[in-house]
Amino acid sequence: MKRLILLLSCLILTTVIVATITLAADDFALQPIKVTSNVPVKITISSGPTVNQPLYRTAQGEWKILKVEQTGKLVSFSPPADALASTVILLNKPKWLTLPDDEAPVVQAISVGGSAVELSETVKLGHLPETPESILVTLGDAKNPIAASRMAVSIDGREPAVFGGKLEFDQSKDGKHVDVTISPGDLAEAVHTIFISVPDASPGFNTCTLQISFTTAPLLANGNFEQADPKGGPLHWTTSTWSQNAETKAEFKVVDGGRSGKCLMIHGIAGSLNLVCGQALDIIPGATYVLSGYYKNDANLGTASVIGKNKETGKQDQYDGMPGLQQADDWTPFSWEFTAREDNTGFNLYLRSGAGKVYFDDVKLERKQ
Ligand SMILES: [Ca+2]
Ligand SMILES: [Ca+2]
Repeated sequence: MKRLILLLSCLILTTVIVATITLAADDFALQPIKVTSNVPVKITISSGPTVNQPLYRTAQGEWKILKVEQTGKLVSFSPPADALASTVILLNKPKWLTLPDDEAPVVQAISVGGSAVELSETVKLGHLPETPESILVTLGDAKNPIAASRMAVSIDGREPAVFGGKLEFDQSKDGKHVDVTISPGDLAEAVHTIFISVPDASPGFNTCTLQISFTTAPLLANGNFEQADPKGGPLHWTTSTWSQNAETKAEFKVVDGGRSGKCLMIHGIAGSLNLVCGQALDIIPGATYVLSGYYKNDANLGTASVIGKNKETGKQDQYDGMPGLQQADDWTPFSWEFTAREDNTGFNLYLRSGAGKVYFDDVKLERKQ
Protein backbone atom coordinates (compact mmCIF):
# COMPACT_ATOMS: atom_id res chain seq x y z
CA MET A 1 0.00 0.00 0.00
CA LYS A 2 1.34 3.35 -0.99
CA ARG A 3 1.82 5.63 1.99
CA LEU A 4 0.48 9.11 1.85
CA ILE A 5 2.17 11.78 3.87
CA LEU A 6 -0.28 14.41 4.95
CA LEU A 7 0.42 17.87 6.22
CA LEU A 8 -2.47 19.58 7.89
CA SER A 9 -2.93 23.20 8.76
CA CYS A 10 -5.96 24.74 10.35
CA LEU A 11 -6.65 27.97 12.12
CA ILE A 12 -8.38 26.59 15.17
CA LEU A 13 -7.18 23.53 16.99
CA THR A 14 -9.94 20.99 16.80
CA THR A 15 -10.68 17.41 15.76
CA VAL A 16 -9.27 16.49 12.38
CA ILE A 17 -9.13 12.87 11.35
CA VAL A 18 -7.69 11.86 8.01
CA ALA A 19 -7.66 8.26 6.96
CA THR A 20 -6.57 6.61 3.77
CA ILE A 21 -7.78 3.21 2.72
CA THR A 22 -6.72 1.00 -0.15
CA LEU A 23 -9.69 -0.86 -1.53
CA ALA A 24 -10.11 -3.96 -3.59
CA ALA A 25 -8.01 -6.06 -5.90
CA ASP A 26 -5.36 -4.37 -8.00
CA ASP A 27 -7.70 -4.06 -10.96
CA PHE A 28 -10.29 -2.17 -8.96
CA ALA A 29 -8.17 -0.40 -6.36
CA LEU A 30 -9.05 3.01 -5.00
CA GLN A 31 -7.30 5.29 -2.59
CA PRO A 32 -10.07 7.29 -0.96
CA ILE A 33 -9.09 9.81 1.67
CA LYS A 34 -11.52 10.17 4.53
CA VAL A 35 -11.48 13.55 6.22
CA THR A 36 -13.35 14.27 9.43
CA SER A 37 -13.15 17.88 10.56
CA ASN A 38 -15.64 20.34 11.97
CA VAL A 39 -13.66 23.41 10.83
CA PRO A 40 -12.16 24.37 7.47
CA VAL A 41 -8.86 22.59 7.03
CA LYS A 42 -6.15 22.57 4.39
CA ILE A 43 -4.54 19.24 3.60
CA THR A 44 -1.20 18.93 1.81
CA ILE A 45 0.13 15.64 0.49
CA SER A 46 3.85 15.69 -0.21
CA SER A 47 4.33 12.31 -1.90
CA GLY A 48 3.18 13.46 -5.35
CA PRO A 49 -0.05 11.47 -5.70
CA THR A 50 -1.71 11.08 -9.10
CA VAL A 51 -4.44 13.68 -9.56
CA ASN A 52 -7.13 12.95 -12.13
CA GLN A 53 -10.74 14.21 -11.91
CA PRO A 54 -10.48 14.87 -8.15
CA LEU A 55 -13.82 14.51 -6.36
CA TYR A 56 -15.28 14.97 -2.91
CA ARG A 57 -18.48 13.79 -1.33
CA THR A 58 -20.83 16.39 0.15
CA ALA A 59 -22.65 15.93 3.45
CA GLN A 60 -25.74 15.15 1.31
CA GLY A 61 -23.91 12.32 -0.46
CA GLU A 62 -23.38 14.04 -3.80
CA TRP A 63 -20.02 13.82 -5.57
CA LYS A 64 -18.56 17.13 -6.75
CA ILE A 65 -15.34 18.27 -8.36
CA LEU A 66 -12.65 19.18 -5.83
CA LYS A 67 -10.33 22.11 -6.35
CA VAL A 68 -6.74 20.91 -5.97
CA GLU A 69 -3.50 22.93 -6.03
CA GLN A 70 -0.37 21.21 -7.33
CA THR A 71 3.12 22.58 -6.78
CA GLY A 72 5.79 20.12 -7.74
CA LYS A 73 5.17 17.03 -5.64
CA LEU A 74 2.90 18.93 -3.25
CA VAL A 75 -0.84 18.47 -3.63
CA SER A 76 -3.13 20.65 -1.48
CA PHE A 77 -6.87 20.87 -1.07
CA SER A 78 -9.52 21.95 1.42
CA PRO A 79 -12.82 20.12 1.84
CA PRO A 80 -15.45 22.72 0.84
CA ALA A 81 -18.10 23.99 3.26
CA ASP A 82 -20.73 21.51 2.01
CA ALA A 83 -18.40 18.63 2.94
CA LEU A 84 -18.20 19.34 6.69
CA ALA A 85 -17.88 17.55 9.05
CA SER A 86 -17.00 14.36 7.23
CA THR A 87 -16.11 13.66 3.61
CA VAL A 88 -14.41 11.24 1.30
CA ILE A 89 -11.96 12.57 -1.26
CA LEU A 90 -10.76 10.84 -4.40
CA LEU A 91 -7.77 12.48 -6.05
CA ASN A 92 -7.57 9.93 -8.83
CA LYS A 93 -10.92 8.73 -10.14
CA PRO A 94 -10.48 5.50 -12.06
CA LYS A 95 -12.35 5.02 -15.34
CA TRP A 96 -14.34 2.08 -14.04
CA LEU A 97 -15.77 3.96 -11.07
CA THR A 98 -19.41 5.10 -11.29
CA LEU A 99 -20.60 7.65 -8.75
CA PRO A 100 -22.73 8.04 -6.82
CA ASP A 101 -23.19 4.46 -5.66
CA ASP A 102 -24.99 3.80 -2.41
CA GLU A 103 -26.16 0.28 -3.19
CA ALA A 104 -24.47 -2.91 -2.04
CA PRO A 105 -23.98 -5.86 -4.38
CA VAL A 106 -27.07 -8.05 -4.66
CA VAL A 107 -27.22 -11.82 -4.27
CA GLN A 108 -28.62 -13.19 -7.53
CA ALA A 109 -28.48 -16.91 -6.92
CA ILE A 110 -27.50 -19.41 -4.26
CA SER A 111 -27.04 -23.09 -4.86
CA VAL A 112 -26.14 -25.73 -2.34
CA GLY A 113 -24.63 -28.98 -3.58
CA GLY A 114 -25.91 -28.12 -7.08
CA SER A 115 -29.52 -27.32 -6.08
CA ALA A 116 -30.92 -23.79 -6.18
CA VAL A 117 -32.02 -22.30 -2.88
CA GLU A 118 -34.61 -19.58 -2.29
CA LEU A 119 -32.95 -16.18 -1.89
CA SER A 120 -32.97 -14.47 1.47
CA GLU A 121 -30.54 -12.49 3.62
CA THR A 122 -30.76 -15.34 6.11
CA VAL A 123 -30.92 -18.71 4.39
CA LYS A 124 -31.97 -21.54 6.68
CA LEU A 125 -31.33 -24.89 5.07
CA GLY A 126 -32.46 -26.88 8.10
CA HIS A 127 -31.28 -30.44 8.50
CA LEU A 128 -28.89 -31.78 5.87
CA PRO A 129 -27.72 -35.40 5.77
CA GLU A 130 -24.13 -34.12 5.45
CA THR A 131 -22.18 -30.91 4.99
CA PRO A 132 -22.57 -29.80 1.36
CA GLU A 133 -19.38 -30.10 -0.68
CA SER A 134 -19.85 -26.63 -2.10
CA ILE A 135 -22.08 -23.59 -1.83
CA LEU A 136 -22.23 -21.26 -4.82
CA VAL A 137 -23.31 -17.64 -4.38
CA THR A 138 -23.68 -15.36 -7.42
CA LEU A 139 -23.58 -11.63 -6.79
CA GLY A 140 -23.95 -8.61 -9.01
CA ASP A 141 -23.52 -4.87 -8.54
CA ALA A 142 -25.43 -2.48 -10.77
CA LYS A 143 -22.83 0.28 -10.85
CA ASN A 144 -19.38 -0.79 -9.76
CA PRO A 145 -17.06 -3.76 -9.62
CA ILE A 146 -17.21 -6.04 -6.62
CA ALA A 147 -14.20 -5.84 -4.31
CA ALA A 148 -13.56 -9.57 -4.48
CA SER A 149 -10.30 -9.32 -2.56
CA ARG A 150 -12.17 -7.82 0.39
CA MET A 151 -14.83 -10.51 0.55
CA ALA A 152 -15.03 -12.22 3.91
CA VAL A 153 -16.39 -15.69 4.58
CA SER A 154 -16.53 -17.30 7.98
CA ILE A 155 -17.83 -20.65 9.15
CA ASP A 156 -18.95 -20.65 12.77
CA GLY A 157 -16.92 -17.46 13.19
CA ARG A 158 -13.70 -18.94 11.84
CA GLU A 159 -11.89 -18.99 8.51
CA PRO A 160 -12.89 -21.88 6.21
CA ALA A 161 -9.22 -23.00 6.07
CA VAL A 162 -9.48 -24.00 9.76
CA PHE A 163 -11.81 -26.83 8.62
CA GLY A 164 -9.85 -27.61 5.45
CA GLY A 165 -12.32 -25.54 3.47
CA LYS A 166 -11.60 -22.96 0.81
CA LEU A 167 -13.00 -20.04 -1.07
CA GLU A 168 -12.80 -19.45 -4.81
CA PHE A 169 -14.23 -16.70 -6.93
CA ASP A 170 -14.75 -16.10 -10.58
CA GLN A 171 -15.27 -12.46 -11.50
CA SER A 172 -16.55 -11.03 -14.78
CA LYS A 173 -14.19 -8.80 -16.76
CA ASP A 174 -16.01 -5.61 -15.73
CA GLY A 175 -15.92 -6.86 -12.14
CA LYS A 176 -19.65 -6.36 -11.61
CA HIS A 177 -20.47 -10.06 -11.30
CA VAL A 178 -18.83 -12.66 -9.18
CA ASP A 179 -19.44 -16.34 -8.52
CA VAL A 180 -18.24 -17.24 -5.05
CA THR A 181 -17.70 -20.95 -4.38
CA ILE A 182 -17.39 -21.93 -0.75
CA SER A 183 -16.10 -25.41 0.05
CA PRO A 184 -16.86 -25.72 3.77
CA GLY A 185 -14.40 -28.54 4.39
CA ASP A 186 -14.77 -31.13 7.12
CA LEU A 187 -17.36 -29.94 9.64
CA ALA A 188 -18.55 -31.80 12.72
CA GLU A 189 -22.11 -33.17 12.87
CA ALA A 190 -23.63 -30.03 14.39
CA VAL A 191 -25.32 -26.70 13.68
CA HIS A 192 -23.24 -24.49 11.36
CA THR A 193 -23.50 -20.89 10.22
CA ILE A 194 -21.68 -19.46 7.22
CA PHE A 195 -21.42 -15.67 7.11
CA ILE A 196 -20.52 -13.92 3.88
CA SER A 197 -19.83 -10.22 3.37
CA VAL A 198 -19.10 -8.78 -0.04
CA PRO A 199 -18.36 -5.07 -0.57
CA ASP A 200 -18.38 -3.24 -3.85
CA ALA A 201 -15.24 -1.34 -4.87
CA SER A 202 -16.85 2.10 -4.49
CA PRO A 203 -15.43 4.52 -1.90
CA GLY A 204 -18.44 3.76 0.35
CA PHE A 205 -17.68 0.02 0.79
CA ASN A 206 -21.37 -0.74 0.17
CA THR A 207 -21.48 -4.24 1.59
CA CYS A 208 -23.86 -7.14 1.05
CA THR A 209 -24.13 -9.64 3.89
CA LEU A 210 -25.57 -13.11 3.73
CA GLN A 211 -25.97 -15.81 6.34
CA ILE A 212 -26.48 -19.48 5.51
CA SER A 213 -27.19 -21.95 8.29
CA PHE A 214 -27.78 -25.67 8.41
CA THR A 215 -27.43 -28.58 10.76
CA THR A 216 -25.89 -31.97 10.17
CA ALA A 217 -26.57 -33.11 13.73
CA PRO A 218 -28.40 -36.47 13.76
CA LEU A 219 -32.19 -36.05 13.92
CA LEU A 220 -32.16 -38.39 16.90
CA ALA A 221 -29.58 -37.64 19.58
CA ASN A 222 -27.90 -40.59 21.28
CA GLY A 223 -29.58 -43.11 18.98
CA ASN A 224 -26.71 -45.50 19.67
CA PHE A 225 -27.46 -45.29 23.40
CA GLU A 226 -23.83 -44.91 24.37
CA GLN A 227 -24.71 -42.03 26.70
CA ALA A 228 -26.58 -42.53 29.96
CA ASP A 229 -27.89 -39.98 32.43
CA PRO A 230 -26.80 -40.19 36.11
CA LYS A 231 -29.70 -42.58 36.85
CA GLY A 232 -28.67 -44.95 34.06
CA GLY A 233 -31.47 -43.87 31.69
CA PRO A 234 -30.80 -42.89 28.06
CA LEU A 235 -29.46 -39.33 27.74
CA HIS A 236 -31.50 -37.01 25.46
CA TRP A 237 -34.55 -39.28 25.68
CA THR A 238 -37.51 -38.83 28.02
CA THR A 239 -39.03 -41.94 29.49
CA SER A 240 -42.56 -42.33 30.73
CA THR A 241 -45.19 -44.87 31.70
CA TRP A 242 -48.46 -43.82 30.10
CA SER A 243 -51.79 -44.94 31.60
CA GLN A 244 -49.98 -46.35 34.61
CA ASN A 245 -51.71 -47.82 37.64
CA ALA A 246 -50.63 -48.50 41.22
CA GLU A 247 -48.93 -51.76 40.18
CA THR A 248 -46.98 -50.33 37.24
CA LYS A 249 -43.30 -51.20 37.45
CA ALA A 250 -40.84 -50.70 34.60
CA GLU A 251 -37.21 -49.86 33.81
CA PHE A 252 -35.61 -47.80 31.03
CA LYS A 253 -31.88 -48.43 31.16
CA VAL A 254 -28.71 -48.10 29.12
CA VAL A 255 -27.12 -51.53 29.42
CA ASP A 256 -24.09 -53.40 28.07
CA GLY A 257 -24.40 -55.94 25.28
CA GLY A 258 -25.58 -53.60 22.56
CA ARG A 259 -25.15 -54.15 18.85
CA SER A 260 -22.58 -51.38 19.23
CA GLY A 261 -21.28 -50.82 22.77
CA LYS A 262 -24.34 -50.16 24.91
CA CYS A 263 -28.04 -50.22 24.10
CA LEU A 264 -31.44 -49.28 25.49
CA MET A 265 -33.42 -51.81 27.47
CA ILE A 266 -37.11 -51.20 28.10
CA HIS A 267 -38.34 -53.66 30.70
CA GLY A 268 -42.02 -53.84 31.57
CA ILE A 269 -42.23 -55.66 34.91
CA ALA A 270 -45.73 -55.32 36.36
CA GLY A 271 -49.08 -53.52 36.27
CA SER A 272 -50.46 -51.48 33.38
CA LEU A 273 -47.55 -51.10 30.92
CA ASN A 274 -47.60 -48.51 28.16
CA LEU A 275 -43.90 -47.66 28.14
CA VAL A 276 -42.55 -44.85 26.00
CA CYS A 277 -39.05 -43.48 25.43
CA GLY A 278 -39.23 -40.37 23.30
CA GLN A 279 -37.54 -37.40 21.75
CA ALA A 280 -38.79 -34.18 20.17
CA LEU A 281 -38.14 -34.09 16.42
CA ASP A 282 -36.93 -31.15 14.35
CA ILE A 283 -38.57 -32.36 11.15
CA ILE A 284 -40.32 -30.66 8.26
CA PRO A 285 -44.11 -30.97 7.95
CA GLY A 286 -44.92 -32.71 4.66
CA ALA A 287 -41.55 -34.47 4.41
CA THR A 288 -41.09 -38.25 4.57
CA TYR A 289 -38.67 -39.88 6.99
CA VAL A 290 -37.29 -43.33 7.65
CA LEU A 291 -36.74 -44.59 11.19
CA SER A 292 -34.32 -47.49 11.30
CA GLY A 293 -32.32 -49.39 13.87
CA TYR A 294 -31.81 -52.76 15.51
CA TYR A 295 -33.78 -54.58 18.20
CA LYS A 296 -34.07 -57.85 20.07
CA ASN A 297 -36.77 -58.93 22.50
CA ASP A 298 -38.14 -61.82 24.52
CA ALA A 299 -41.64 -61.78 22.98
CA ASN A 300 -43.50 -60.08 20.12
CA LEU A 301 -42.81 -56.73 21.69
CA GLY A 302 -41.73 -53.22 20.84
CA THR A 303 -42.90 -50.56 18.40
CA ALA A 304 -42.50 -46.88 17.57
CA SER A 305 -44.91 -43.97 17.15
CA VAL A 306 -44.73 -40.48 15.81
CA ILE A 307 -47.11 -37.97 17.31
CA GLY A 308 -47.74 -34.42 16.10
CA LYS A 309 -49.89 -31.48 17.09
CA ASN A 310 -52.31 -29.72 14.80
CA LYS A 311 -50.87 -26.34 13.81
CA GLU A 312 -54.20 -24.56 14.30
CA THR A 313 -55.70 -26.23 17.33
CA GLY A 314 -52.42 -27.15 19.07
CA LYS A 315 -54.03 -30.46 19.99
CA GLN A 316 -52.56 -33.93 19.44
CA ASP A 317 -53.34 -34.89 15.85
CA GLN A 318 -51.00 -37.11 13.83
CA TYR A 319 -50.57 -40.45 15.59
CA ASP A 320 -48.85 -43.03 13.41
CA GLY A 321 -47.41 -46.32 14.59
CA MET A 322 -44.84 -48.76 13.29
CA PRO A 323 -46.10 -52.36 13.00
CA GLY A 324 -45.20 -54.30 16.17
CA LEU A 325 -41.82 -56.07 16.20
CA GLN A 326 -41.65 -59.85 16.04
CA GLN A 327 -39.75 -61.86 18.62
CA ALA A 328 -36.01 -61.96 17.86
CA ASP A 329 -33.23 -63.45 20.01
CA ASP A 330 -30.45 -61.62 18.16
CA TRP A 331 -30.02 -58.10 16.88
CA THR A 332 -32.45 -57.67 14.00
CA PRO A 333 -32.84 -54.61 11.74
CA PHE A 334 -36.10 -52.74 11.52
CA SER A 335 -37.19 -49.77 9.46
CA TRP A 336 -40.34 -47.75 9.21
CA GLU A 337 -41.31 -44.92 6.88
CA PHE A 338 -43.66 -42.10 7.82
CA THR A 339 -44.63 -38.70 6.48
CA ALA A 340 -44.87 -35.79 8.90
CA ARG A 341 -48.30 -34.32 8.33
CA GLU A 342 -48.28 -30.98 6.56
CA ASP A 343 -50.75 -29.38 9.00
CA ASN A 344 -48.90 -30.64 12.08
CA THR A 345 -46.00 -29.37 14.16
CA GLY A 346 -44.25 -30.21 17.46
CA PHE A 347 -43.52 -33.80 16.47
CA ASN A 348 -42.24 -36.42 18.92
CA LEU A 349 -40.95 -39.89 18.24
CA TYR A 350 -41.40 -42.69 20.79
CA LEU A 351 -39.87 -46.14 21.10
CA ARG A 352 -42.50 -48.18 22.91
CA SER A 353 -43.04 -51.42 24.71
CA GLY A 354 -45.23 -53.38 27.14
CA ALA A 355 -44.71 -56.42 29.38
CA GLY A 356 -41.30 -58.05 28.89
CA LYS A 357 -37.91 -56.90 27.64
CA VAL A 358 -37.05 -55.18 24.40
CA TYR A 359 -33.63 -53.79 23.47
CA PHE A 360 -32.97 -51.05 20.88
CA ASP A 361 -29.66 -49.91 19.40
CA ASP A 362 -28.24 -47.81 16.54
CA VAL A 363 -31.58 -46.09 16.01
CA LYS A 364 -31.56 -43.25 13.50
CA LEU A 365 -34.01 -41.07 11.66
CA GLU A 366 -33.27 -39.82 8.16
CA ARG A 367 -35.20 -37.79 5.66
CA LYS A 368 -36.17 -39.90 2.67
CA GLN A 369 -34.23 -38.63 -0.36
CA1 LIG B 1 -22.75 -0.68 -5.64
CA1 LIG C 1 -24.91 -48.77 20.98
